[in-house]
Amino acid sequence: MPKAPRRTRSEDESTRTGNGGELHQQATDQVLTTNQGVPISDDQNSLKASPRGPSLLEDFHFLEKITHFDHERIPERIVHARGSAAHGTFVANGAGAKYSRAGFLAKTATTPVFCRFSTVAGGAGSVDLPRDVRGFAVKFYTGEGNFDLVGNNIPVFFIQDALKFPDLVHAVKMEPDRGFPQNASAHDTFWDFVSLMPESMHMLMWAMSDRAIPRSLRMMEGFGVHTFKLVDAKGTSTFVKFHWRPSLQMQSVTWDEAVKICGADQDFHRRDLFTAIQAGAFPSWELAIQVIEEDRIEEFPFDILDSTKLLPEEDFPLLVVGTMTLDRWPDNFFAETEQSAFHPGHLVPGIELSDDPLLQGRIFSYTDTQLIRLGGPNFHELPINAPKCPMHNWQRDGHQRHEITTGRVSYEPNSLAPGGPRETARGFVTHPAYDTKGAAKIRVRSETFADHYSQARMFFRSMTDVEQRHIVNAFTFELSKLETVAIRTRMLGHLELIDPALGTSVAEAMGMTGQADTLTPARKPIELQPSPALSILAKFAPTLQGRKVGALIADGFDRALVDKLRAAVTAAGAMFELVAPKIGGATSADGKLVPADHIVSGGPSVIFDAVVVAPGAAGMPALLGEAAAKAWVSDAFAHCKVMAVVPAAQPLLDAAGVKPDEGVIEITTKTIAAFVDAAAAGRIWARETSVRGPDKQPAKAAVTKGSATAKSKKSPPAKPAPVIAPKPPKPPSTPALKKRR
Ligand code: HDE
Repeated sequence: MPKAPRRTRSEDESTRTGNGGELHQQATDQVLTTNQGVPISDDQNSLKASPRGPSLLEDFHFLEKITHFDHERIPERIVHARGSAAHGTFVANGAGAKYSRAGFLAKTATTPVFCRFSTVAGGAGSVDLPRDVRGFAVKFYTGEGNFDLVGNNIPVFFIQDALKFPDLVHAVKMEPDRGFPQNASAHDTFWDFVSLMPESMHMLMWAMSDRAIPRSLRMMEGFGVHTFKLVDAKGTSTFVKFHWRPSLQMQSVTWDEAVKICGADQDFHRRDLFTAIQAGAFPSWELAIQVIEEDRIEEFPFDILDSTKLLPEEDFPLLVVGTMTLDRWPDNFFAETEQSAFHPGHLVPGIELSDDPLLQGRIFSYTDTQLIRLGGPNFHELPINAPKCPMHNWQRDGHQRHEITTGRVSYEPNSLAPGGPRETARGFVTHPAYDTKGAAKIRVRSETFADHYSQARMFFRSMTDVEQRHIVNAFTFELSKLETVAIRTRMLGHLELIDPALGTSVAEAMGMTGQADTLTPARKPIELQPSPALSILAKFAPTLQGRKVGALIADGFDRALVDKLRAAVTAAGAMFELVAPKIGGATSADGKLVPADHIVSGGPSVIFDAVVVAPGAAGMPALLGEAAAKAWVSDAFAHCKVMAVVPAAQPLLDAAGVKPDEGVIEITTKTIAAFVDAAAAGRIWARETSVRGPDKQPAKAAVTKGSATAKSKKSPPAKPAPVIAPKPPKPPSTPALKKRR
């Protein structure tokens, strides 16, 4: 007979130690039970025939726990697998009520929402900052049912017909024989496919722009992409496009930062959203519509049903219809974020689909995907998917049915359940977009979808010089990763058609000048006015709201100065974090040990928007002997960040190759305000070409930038005005400091 295990009670009676020294925490409040509610006395040891085994099959607690664990994962989304979500509220301003009878668009209507952001190509456990499109899906729990606006952070799409979606996704995902690359478009199959699909050229321009490497999920625009229909109470339809505009404005990281951030913090975007919400800095977006009046449909040079085209804001201004604020992180990631099921066909009365062939195909795909992911037709009963308004129908049974319906009737019409659900005249009605009489059954692409280059060209020409340079670099990076030369030369042919300056710059940067294939477009591109609204930098207005400033400190640092910096930075709405050689902190000149938020190797400067380099002389040897400290400073400089520096930092600045410019500010209590202003104005882009070799390659956009119309519009310069007037560079031995006058 095995002996009963020896048990000893701890002093406070809330724990005991088992025979093997294992900890048994004892219930003082809630009792641990099986899924059947049976209290569990030992969750540390399985049932055995003797202390050393064998294990017994009759241990139903062990069997239940392991079986549940074995089934914990469900199929991840085939696209948009990696996502982060939050709850919030949408408040309408009433402007949309003119066009739609949807109750949630009525003035002051307040609607709970759930918003999930995602990357597209990678798996659920992949990094947050690949070059990729971001999903922007919002579920409105309206009083008339759920409305899902399942959009992206880019207003156009790669393909025109849903039939091509599996091909696109197969091409971008890891290659099937080798299982890599994870989460990256820079490989042969993606570029092979898109280079054979001229319709993807416009979207490629966006995907190779800084929009595809956002600084934060809170700093992204969102788009419904397709044309939708709003319908008012009289049944009058209006075509619209949906836009989300972030109150924190758009911001992107640089490509080099994206690469390094992926190593430093794989969860960079998820953590940022979580931290902001936990801190009460709730992100918000305005929802706007672009109204397409019927008489302007013909005037627009493209087909409004073609999802590879956008409507320039300059011609179709945004009408704000309400504001969404995200203020609550989900309680449980799996139950809410993972099990949320979005669907472009979740519509409410007053919002309808257009005939866009891409949108039409999505209507099938999303239900089908939920069936495989969530296991059956009752996914609408999961709390995250359930409408918050009354829901009644005669559907019954099926996998994982939760609702216990009563009575003998499960059909209608019926006379046996007189109080049961019935049709209503105020229910959803589908209004045809136009008369479909005499329609044939055909497999053709409309000729009106045939211009694949004009808007791609417009996008490129609407960018600032800095943004054009980044696009050139992105194409150069991605195409240089290809093994098959023929795909490179084909893509160069497309870039030539989009804009000769773009094609030439990329070819030169790749050392492939003159090797572009000659391609003939299906339709000759037309010249369009540039649209400054497409540029991130041209419309940026200085702000430090929601940003993060990092201060590198070391022993002997000036605590009063750092405290004042913290106060000024937080007053401007940003976070302020300390980085030191040791996590325990650094000792200030006045002898106080101040704990750090990050160890220098664990909190690289790439995770901050602006930096302070404020070590004391006593800590300098520790920093100079640490490669991560030198990289911290040299990266901040190379990423064009505004830097506040103290004189004691000079040896480190020299070691890191920091050169004086208007963004390197000597920090004293008098220059704090100047530093905050400079940091709010964004990066010192003028520095970029002097620090990054291949980026010196100009985009050479010697194209007609701007036009009479575009020039007359107020469009800020590419680079924010320097806060401190630049001085001529000094000889290398002189301090890399700039005094604020
Ligand atoms: Fe999706 N898409 N998609 N998509 N999509 C999915 O549905 C699909 C498209 C978008 O956070 C899947 O529930 C087809 C455009 C987002 O859960 C799937 C086509 C746009 C999300 C699917 C498209 C999107 C998805 C996978 C070609 C921008 C994530 C998981 C017509 C307007 C939603 C799921 C979330 C997810 C199909 C094209 C946005 C497979 C067939 C265009 C934001 O059903």
